[in-house]
Amino acid sequence: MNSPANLNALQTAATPTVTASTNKRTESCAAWSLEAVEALFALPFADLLWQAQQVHRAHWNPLGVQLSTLLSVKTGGCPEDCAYCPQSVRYDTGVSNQAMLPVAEVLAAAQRAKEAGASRFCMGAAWRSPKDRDLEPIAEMIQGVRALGLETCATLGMLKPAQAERLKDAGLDYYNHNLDSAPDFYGDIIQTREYQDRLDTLQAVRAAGINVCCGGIVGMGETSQQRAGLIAQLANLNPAPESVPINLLVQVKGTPLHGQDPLDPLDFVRTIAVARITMPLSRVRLSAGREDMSDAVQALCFLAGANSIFYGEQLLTTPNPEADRDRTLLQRLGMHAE
Ligand code: SAM
Ligand code: DTB
Ligand code: SF4
Repeated sequence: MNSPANLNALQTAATPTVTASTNKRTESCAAWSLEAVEALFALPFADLLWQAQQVHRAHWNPLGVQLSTLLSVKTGGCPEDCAYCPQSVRYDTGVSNQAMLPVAEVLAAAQRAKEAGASRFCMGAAWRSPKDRDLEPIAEMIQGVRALGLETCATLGMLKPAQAERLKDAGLDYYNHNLDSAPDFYGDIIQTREYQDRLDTLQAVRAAGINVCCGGIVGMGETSQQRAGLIAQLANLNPAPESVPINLLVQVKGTPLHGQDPLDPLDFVRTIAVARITMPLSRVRLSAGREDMSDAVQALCFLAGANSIFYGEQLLTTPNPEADRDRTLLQRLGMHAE
């Protein structure tokens, strides 16, 4: 068994330093090895949380939580085969297709989100990748949401470099594009696009000067090593993503992943803690899956270093906790929106 001294040596050797003002690792610094990330997952729960809290408190106000509200601006009918997704045309999930919403409707929803206390508004579309002509109304949405004083985020599928530049010109602050899983589990979940396609989109987003929001989903039947593989991939993006959404699979009837054995909630908390330790300067978002999560488990996620949530009663097509429940939870924990 590892003594505490041995663990400390392992952690010190494995912890890359990051520069103070960006997520970019210093040149001389090693990336996170898969073994080092697996070793974090293998720590006793209390030791892992203690380490995560130290990292969290060194870089962030531990009482602050960033609130992002989601809106599906184009729903369903997606040609991709992502095994978790209720919006794929391949699965009978009862989600009704909805063409792109009018800009005015999107701006009205953004205004409501702002009044409810959100600081970021994220627009999602069920596309494999947008067509150039799709980006014109999206650009209007981005300009309008920004004019309301909200940060803007979009998740529209794969982007070409020129499309990322178009979104940057429109004022997009963040682009969400998830790696979703470890590379060695990815083929079990998605066959219609490659892991490398995702990395290419992330590169286009980064090159355009847009902040990267990139995370994944756990509870899809992956092993603990594969959860470590996902986090290692995210942490080794250089720079690390500014926002890291950690989603717990929302099991939707009709999708291939419906009926999956649920993840032990403590393993979800562990994933948040390891994300916090390996990506000290990133916002780690406790993302999908909160609807069925107890307040106590959510509190553990905040202790483990989560400092962002999706806020508002709907994710894209599935429910999220009522805003009132979240406000009450934050108040009970002495935490606040930032
Ligand atoms: N179609 C675009 C794409 O896939 O890049 C953007 C929207 S897609 C719904 C955004 C992300 O939502 C996915 O990458 C996945 O991580 C997450 N997601 C979708 N369905 C989910 C589910 N049932 N549970 C948890 N996360 C889910
Ligand atoms: C992310 O990582 N999670 C959000 C957002 N980015 C776009 C989406 C969660 C979707 C959950 C299933 C649904 O509501 O359709
Ligand atoms: Fe389509 Fe995105 Fe759903 Fe995959 S996750 S099926 S790309 S909407």
